[in-house]
Amino acid sequence: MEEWPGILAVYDCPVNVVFNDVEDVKSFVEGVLKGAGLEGVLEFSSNEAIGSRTVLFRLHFKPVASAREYVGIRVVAVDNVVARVLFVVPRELESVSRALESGLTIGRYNPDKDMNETTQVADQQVYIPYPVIYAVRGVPRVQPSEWYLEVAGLVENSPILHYNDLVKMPMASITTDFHCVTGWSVRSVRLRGVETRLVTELAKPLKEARWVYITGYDSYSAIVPVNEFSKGVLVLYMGDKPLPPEHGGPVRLFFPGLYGWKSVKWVKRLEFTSEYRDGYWEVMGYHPRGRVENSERFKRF
Ligand SMILES: Nc1nc2c(c(=O)[nH]1)N[C@H]1C(S)=C(S)[C@@H](COP(=O)(O)O)O[C@H]1N2
Ligand SMILES: [Mo]
Repeated sequence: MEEWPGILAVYDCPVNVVFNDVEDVKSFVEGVLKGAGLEGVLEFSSNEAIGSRTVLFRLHFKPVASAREYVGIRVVAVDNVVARVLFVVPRELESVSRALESGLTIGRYNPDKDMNETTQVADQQVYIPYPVIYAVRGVPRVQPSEWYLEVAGLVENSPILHYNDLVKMPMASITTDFHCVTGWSVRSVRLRGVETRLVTELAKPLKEARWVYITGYDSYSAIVPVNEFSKGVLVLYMGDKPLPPEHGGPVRLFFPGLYGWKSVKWVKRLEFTSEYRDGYWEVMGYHPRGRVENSERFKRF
């Protein structure tokens, strides 16, 4: 698998600006860049409705037209108000990073604020018949005989669990709805596997462990709070069949109460940590916990 191209920094700016159309969003971002002393090529790339109230606008910025890399800009708008703007700066554009740092009001991200916030209300998901396959880093082919799970970090034990160890453990069957943060859901998906609380019991996390940073064989990653981790399942079967490779087979995680991006497919490593650290989507502004019942889609300030 190709390594994920390096990101130097992500700047997350809370704002509160009403807009009417895409052009308004573009001029707003233009203003922000100008304010930081940056001029270059700003292009609108796409927009996507997330549930019924939130729209995500994606733009690209190149300080010079010939630059290989661009700054990814995500504008999050709720009910026609721009609520936050995220700038994802690649390693090659360090100068942009310095300009943004001096030109913007940015706070250090504190996950606890988002974890204590309970006023977000659930908005609509659209039900579809079968889960959309997501594999942002491709589908790694891992045979059951090659698959193993590592446990690391703040734990008393660091077991390595092979596929053969898992199949000998007690299996649980769950039937649950699946929710993706982009707005689709699937009703009553039948899954079977080993409850993650059994892994937690084997690993015995130290009391300082607050988060579990999860990595897949494709190097995709996500983070969940320790207590949420223990409510998941290491899935080996979907319906009556072994979990297909495109859905994360031989083994994926699944957290029934959390949006799908936390359910890492082709799971390889669990790291129990005291410090919060962004995974693949969290770095782009997605929520540290992602509880569906509270619509915990994005970080806030
Ligand atoms: N390794 C890996 N796990 C992943 C993803 C991914 O791209 N790579 N996508 C996530 C997202 S956003 C969702 S909604 C679900 C989708 O699961 P599915 O592909 O089985 O439908 O997997 C999650 N786990
Ligand atoms: Mo998703």
